[in-house]
Amino acid sequence: MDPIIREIYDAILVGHSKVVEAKVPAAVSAGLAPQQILEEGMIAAMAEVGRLFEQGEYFVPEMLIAARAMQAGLALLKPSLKARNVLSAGRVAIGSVQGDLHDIGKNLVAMMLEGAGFEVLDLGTNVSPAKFVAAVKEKNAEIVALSALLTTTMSGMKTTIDALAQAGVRGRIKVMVGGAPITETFARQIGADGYAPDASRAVAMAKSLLLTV
Ligand code: B1M
Repeated sequence: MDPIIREIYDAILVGHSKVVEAKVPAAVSAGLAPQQILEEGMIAAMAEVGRLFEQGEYFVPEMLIAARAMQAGLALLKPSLKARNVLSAGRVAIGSVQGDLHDIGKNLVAMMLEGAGFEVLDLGTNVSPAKFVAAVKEKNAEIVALSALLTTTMSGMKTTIDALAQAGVRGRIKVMVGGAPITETFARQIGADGYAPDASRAVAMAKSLLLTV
């Protein structure tokens, strides 16, 4: 692993935001690819945080400070991650479903969609089905993008899809879902139009869904 990327990885692992804030721009200036910094330095560190939590070596406070360091790095990496020369693509309402407070992956997807020229309405975390419905009715979102990180909140995706149908707007939008516990099979079972396992494939999925709106 590149030494600067290693430093970013280590700093996220122990939640040293200041080091992350210094090293991410240094890595970009050194000519490292933003995607490599993101995947090898940042996402890999969060995966390790998850492993340590599972093994009882990390607890919620450690996860939280690691997440803060990750967010600090993401904010600095955002301009470099944004793709260039892409025309406006469509309007996406994105949020972490009701009960779910995880937002790093959702933010990453939002960032990449913005970078690809989508207009993104970020509804935040713990978003109720009614808020997604309102985003479609009042802000004319064409795609509703649902993120969930907990097995206990996955069902909120189906509840949201049902609420969109009940509100009479399901037919004019596309719903895409993602997040660590989500699978293609689950997406199909709950009646979503698309699933993506990561942020870059979320962009490809959003583009292909818009062709069929
Ligand atoms: Co939480 N947490 N957490 N946590 N947390 C997990 C998810 C967990 C797997 C950890 C573990 O046990 N190994 C576990 C869930 C277990 C389960 O459900 N089976 C867990 C738990 C249990 C909990 C709590 C219940 C802990 C507690 O309180 N006892 C609690 C729940 C809070 C709540 O939501 N109600 C909790 C709290 C937290 C913190 C607040 C401390 C913090 C979140 C901070 C924040 O997000 N601002 C946190 C963190 C940091 C994690 C881990 C360590 C990292 C998550 C992350 O940011 N990953 C996580 C372990 C892990 O994932 N390995 C864990 C990096 C991120 C880039 O990846 O979010 O997967 P990810 O996003 C990816 C893809 O999934 C995809 O693209 C992204 C980029 O490639 N994607 C989409 C995501 N959304 C998408 C949407 C799309 C398409 C793709 O289309 C719409």
